[in-house]
Amino acid sequence: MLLRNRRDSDPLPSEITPRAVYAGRRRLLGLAAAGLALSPQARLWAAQREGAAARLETRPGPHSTLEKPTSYRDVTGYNNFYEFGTDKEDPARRAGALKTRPWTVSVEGEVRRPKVFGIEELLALAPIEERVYRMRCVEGWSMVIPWAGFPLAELVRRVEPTGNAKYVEFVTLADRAQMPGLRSDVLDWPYVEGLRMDEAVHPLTLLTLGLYGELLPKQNGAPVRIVVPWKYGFKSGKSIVRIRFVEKQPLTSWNRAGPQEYGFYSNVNPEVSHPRWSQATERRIGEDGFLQRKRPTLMFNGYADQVAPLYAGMDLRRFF
Ligand SMILES: Nc1nc2c(c(=O)[nH]1)N[C@H]1C(S)=C(S)[C@@H](COP(=O)(O)O)O[C@H]1N2
Ligand SMILES: [Mo]
Repeated sequence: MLLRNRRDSDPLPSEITPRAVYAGRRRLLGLAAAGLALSPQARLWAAQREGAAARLETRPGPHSTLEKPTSYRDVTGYNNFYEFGTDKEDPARRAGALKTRPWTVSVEGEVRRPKVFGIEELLALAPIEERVYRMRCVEGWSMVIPWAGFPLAELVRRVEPTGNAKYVEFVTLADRAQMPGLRSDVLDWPYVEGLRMDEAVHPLTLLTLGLYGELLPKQNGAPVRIVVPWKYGFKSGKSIVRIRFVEKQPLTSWNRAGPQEYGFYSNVNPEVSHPRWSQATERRIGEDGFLQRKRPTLMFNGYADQVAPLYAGMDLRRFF
């Protein structure tokens, strides 16, 4: 049954929470805000409970957009995760076999307290917030996604970076046995991304464990990924196994694959075109009818108030 072609009326394999349930959950979030949030341990039990494996209790976090979230179906059915193939439907069809327990993330490099974190430790490390972020792919489409996670800064401060830590490198799992896309040489595996230290600890940068109030679906980068909403989507690496603090700017997978096309910074910028297409407008997934006008792309994806100071004085055409 897994290989049959999906008809429009069929739910995706991942579609286990109808939108109505999500709407109800949003009302529950009000209770969390009133001080009835679950303890980390209770949250962990809730997340692991048989039959409710995907549930994740969150509290409302800052910086959420009031724009309408993209449907759960599109968020979990239209994905880029090349380890599972390059078609948008491949991750939802093929990531099901990814084993996400046990899972560890090794945090290492220029830190005083390197540590291998189990996924349960990460789930209990800090209060898990819901943050509704605009996401913009370099291909020219965008979504609005209710992520669940906490600032990466929470993890960073616990490992105590040394003065030599200037950048952070993120490395994705690369397991040929589980990831059929690794047979293709479209990228050098493992998938590597990176941020400058001040970007990594910026309050918008999220260590992400869930979306739509659930643990991350596999096609979205279970069990843990990064989300950097003011950069093109490829900076938000999925299924992370290693976080390395380094002195030199990391050589990232997309920068290696196309240095003229994908720079290290990759900030969303409508004024700097990709060599093969404009970045001035975008198509919001779910709104793409015949008459739908494209939306203008916003500087830093609409997060300029928060992040523009990080790039003060930098030539953004050169550091694209
Ligand atoms: N490991 C890994 N992470 C990845 C990718 C990938 O191919 N492999 N694709 C990136 C791209 S191009 C985008 S647009 C986003 C998509 O995230 P989403 O499918 O959760 O919306 O994931 C990013 N993270
Ligand atoms: Mo992307």
